[in-house]
Amino acid sequence: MDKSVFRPYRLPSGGWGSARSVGNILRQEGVLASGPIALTRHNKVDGYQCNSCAWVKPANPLPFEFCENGVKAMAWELTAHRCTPDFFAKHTVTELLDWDEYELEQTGRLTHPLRYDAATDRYVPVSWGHAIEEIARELLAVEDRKTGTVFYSSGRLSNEGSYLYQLFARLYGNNNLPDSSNMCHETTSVALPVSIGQGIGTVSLDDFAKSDCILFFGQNPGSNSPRMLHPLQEASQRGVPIITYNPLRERGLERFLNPQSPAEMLSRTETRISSQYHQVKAGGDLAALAGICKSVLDAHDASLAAGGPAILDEAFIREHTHGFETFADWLRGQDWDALERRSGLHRADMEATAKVYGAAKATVAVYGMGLTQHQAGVETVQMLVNLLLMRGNIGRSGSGICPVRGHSNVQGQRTVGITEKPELFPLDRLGAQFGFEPPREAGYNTVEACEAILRGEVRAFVMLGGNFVRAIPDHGQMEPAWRRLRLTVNVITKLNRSALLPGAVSYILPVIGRLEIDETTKGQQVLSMEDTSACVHGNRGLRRPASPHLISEIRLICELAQRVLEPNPRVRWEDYRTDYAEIRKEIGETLPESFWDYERRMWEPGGFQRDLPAKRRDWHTETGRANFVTPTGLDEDADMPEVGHDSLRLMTLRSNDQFNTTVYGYDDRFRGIKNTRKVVLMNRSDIDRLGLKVGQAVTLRTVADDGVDRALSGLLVVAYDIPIGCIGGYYPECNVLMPIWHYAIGSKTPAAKGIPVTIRSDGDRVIAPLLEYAEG
Ligand SMILES: Nc1nc2c(c(=O)[nH]1)N[C@H]1C(S)=C(S)[C@@H](COP(=O)(O)OP(=O)(O)OC[C@H]3O[C@@H](n4cnc5c(=O)[nH]c(N)nc54)[C@H](O)[C@@H]3O)O[C@H]1N2
Ligand SMILES: Nc1nc2c(c(=O)[nH]1)N[C@H]1C(S)=C(S)[C@@H](COP(=O)(O)OP(=O)(O)OC[C@H]3O[C@@H](n4cnc5c(=O)[nH]c(N)nc54)[C@H](O)[C@@H]3O)O[C@H]1N2
Ligand SMILES: [Mo]
Repeated sequence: MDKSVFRPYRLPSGGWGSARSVGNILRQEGVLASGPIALTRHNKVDGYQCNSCAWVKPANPLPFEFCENGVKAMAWELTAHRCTPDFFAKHTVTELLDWDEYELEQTGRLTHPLRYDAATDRYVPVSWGHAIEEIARELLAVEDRKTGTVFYSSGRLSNEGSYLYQLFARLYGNNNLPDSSNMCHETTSVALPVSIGQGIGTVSLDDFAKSDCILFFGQNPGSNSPRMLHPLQEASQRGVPIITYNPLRERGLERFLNPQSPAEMLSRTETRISSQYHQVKAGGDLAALAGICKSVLDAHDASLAAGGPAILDEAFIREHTHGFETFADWLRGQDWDALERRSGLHRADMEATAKVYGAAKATVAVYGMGLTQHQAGVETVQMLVNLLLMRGNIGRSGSGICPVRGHSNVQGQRTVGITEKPELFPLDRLGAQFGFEPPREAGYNTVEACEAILRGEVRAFVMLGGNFVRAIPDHGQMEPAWRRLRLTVNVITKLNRSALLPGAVSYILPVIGRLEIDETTKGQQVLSMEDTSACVHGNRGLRRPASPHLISEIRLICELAQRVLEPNPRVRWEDYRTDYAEIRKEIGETLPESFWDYERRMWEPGGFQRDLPAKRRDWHTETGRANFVTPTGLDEDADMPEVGHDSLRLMTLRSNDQFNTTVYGYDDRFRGIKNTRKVVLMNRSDIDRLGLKVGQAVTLRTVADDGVDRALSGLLVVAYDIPIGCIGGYYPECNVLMPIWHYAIGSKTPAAKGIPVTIRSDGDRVIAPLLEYAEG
């Protein structure tokens, strides 16, 4: 009998549900005794930096500076489970292709380097020497290094590892350095430089403490950055309005009970988070933001006409910005009917937000994937900045723009050179430092790497962390193309599906995690990472590695580079391999503005903050000012058909029990879903209108006219509080429905939150009766 259950969650985020979930994961991973000891060093000076999200690590941490999902990530790495050569002797790769992400990663930490043996369809153990030798040979055999080899990385990799990896790729001869951030905040990296002259946010924790209005667009802190609920709770208790735009009523944005406060836990006193909650349609934010901006402008005009005060910050606009008049004309030309239709909201909703915003002295605007993962994502982010600029909310204490970065070091990676865009890194300096001519042609980002793989041009793919093949769109096209690669190198810690699609020569190379002790001939080595507020922190591992056969990511890069590259006395791989301070010295030489005195400052409480020019109103843009960017339209996904009578717009979502493609369990507690991820969240009236039943299995099919059939069957219908015409399903299961060409203009971030699909029943039978609304 199907055990899938849906029961609306009545409790706050955090609270006893969170405490129970922490206990469960420690038990599941077999670290009930050791886990809690490790947690005392979590996000602490001289401890390790959480390997879950990139949320700010404060200078005055709580005694336990962790959250439910941080504990899951910690337990996942320190787990007692092991995936050994014995396991691979028992299972063929073809057999393992039927396992889902949860089952694969539950096998535990990988213990030995492995090579794929096509004759037996199994991975078999090999020595590190042999592995590195053969991979080097393959990389040297690639004829066209510019098109033939890709160096992917996932945003967990340390600054030290990332710097060496980009150096290796550039010495090898290309800028093919796609990374996971291409799939999330690349949109930010493209939008913000035009608007404010820097590719990252301007907000630090101090701004949250001083802000008197917080706007939230398309980011889900309850699951994806739970420690952020502490400053939000604090703000709410100060009476700060928190205004949310999100199609779903996410629990973390509604109510919070601090699981680390015994008083709150015992008395069950929860805090209201959002003061206004607007269930905008997926892809409706551009219109909603236009409506809010238009209301602010109208209120300003009306106030001046009545002899009242200005609502716009006129002095700021005059002295610091460019393009306001064009933008204001565009706003005046917008028609409320169209804004309401596109956003799915009422004019009164947008006016209510404008009213609060117009009265606040300092506003912080937070956003996430709900904005960045649409075709017009870049313009949508810029629109949010426009709103802030109208009242001078950049570069004033308590205000600013706050993109919530994903992976724990995704921002640091980009800082130290993991980028396919040569203009984002000081290549002249790098060339002078190491005595070589770095390649100047743009490399592949994630989508371009996929396109090149589909064209059959890529020969070798090195994956330094992550689960590329699952994270990308269009599994139906990509998986077969992936298997035609000559070389695939999976540098990972747990088994995932990318490794189960071997090319002709394929390796699994398991490495030491950042919670583990990295010992070289020079003693224990430390690493560093940058959080979402641009603060850089030191990281010291504390546990013995999961297996004596693991090596560090740094050692692997150094040994591979030494085999592949011509000797160059300026590049001291041998020193970097054993003494990571030598790598930090090189980083300091390439990026002296940010990384002076690196070795000492990374251990300061709260880390050290990199220079953020926009924070002091120094605008590194082409106009020398902050720019109002007028959007070209209101449709956020104009490259795909509009949803019609029989189609719906799909958003792909993360559950509370996953970290990207790592699935910790089948529950999504805050959304009330238990024992399954094969669901589609739908509005009751869409279910009725389309003649479907709750608990019935359905097939989703993408509406696109490129001749490719993209379908996913067996999803169970759940009646959910979601706008009419929008549906939700889980990532990565639903990625098969995403066309690779559906991405944000300018950033090529896959548009994972706006996919038109049709829905058809798989048969009349109700499979999971308990998915019926069970009130109470
Ligand atoms: N526990 C946990 N933590 C994580 C991750 C994880 O998987 N698990 N992933 C990490 C990574 S790499 C990243 S990038 C971040 C991602 O963190 P988030 O940016 O929070 O990403 P999502 O959960 O994909 O989506 C965020 C929200 O967008 C809403 N949304 C969807 N479409 C729209 C829309 O059109 N408009 C608006 N306004 N909202 C919309 C969804 O309802 C959801 O609440 O989290 C990081 N932290
Ligand atoms: N439909 C849809 N697709 C999406 C998204 C979405 O919202 N919707 N989100 C996108 C986003 S924001 C992102 S960031 C990408 C994520 O893309 P990736 O970063 O590529 O994927 P992850 O799932 O984070 O990678 C998990 C794997 O990393 C390996 N790993 C974990 N820790 C370590 C370590 O310390 N070292 C090494 N070497 N390996 C390690 C493990 O083996 C694990 O299997 O997915 C994107 N895809
Ligand atoms: Mo991400």
